[in-house]
Amino acid sequence: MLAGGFTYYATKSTSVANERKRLFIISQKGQKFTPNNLNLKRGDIIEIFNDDGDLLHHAYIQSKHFSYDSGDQTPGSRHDVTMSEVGTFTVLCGIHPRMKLSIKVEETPKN
Ligand SMILES: [Cu+2]
Repeated sequence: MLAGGFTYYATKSTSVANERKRLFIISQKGQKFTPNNLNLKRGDIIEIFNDDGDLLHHAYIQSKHFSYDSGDQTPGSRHDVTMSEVGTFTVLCGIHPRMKLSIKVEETPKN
């Protein structure tokens, strides 16, 4: 659980051997994404958490190769997005045009 703030990321074990997916929790408190800038590896998951009191949010990504739409995000809700494509993406909020989160996704190095 989050304690009054945000966590940059927490690792989450999966059932797949030798594969660890990283989970990055994004706060929406104060009508802003925190953090507002992320460098990720392909396959990382962002969890967009509406911890902004009783406000509704609506996160989305629109790009040529990757799109996402959370729908209406009710207070307290969490929406996970697997960043499966390499590139630079902007997460916006359909309700609050000033909310912006920049994400750069790089290829996962092969071991
Ligand atoms: Cu919003």
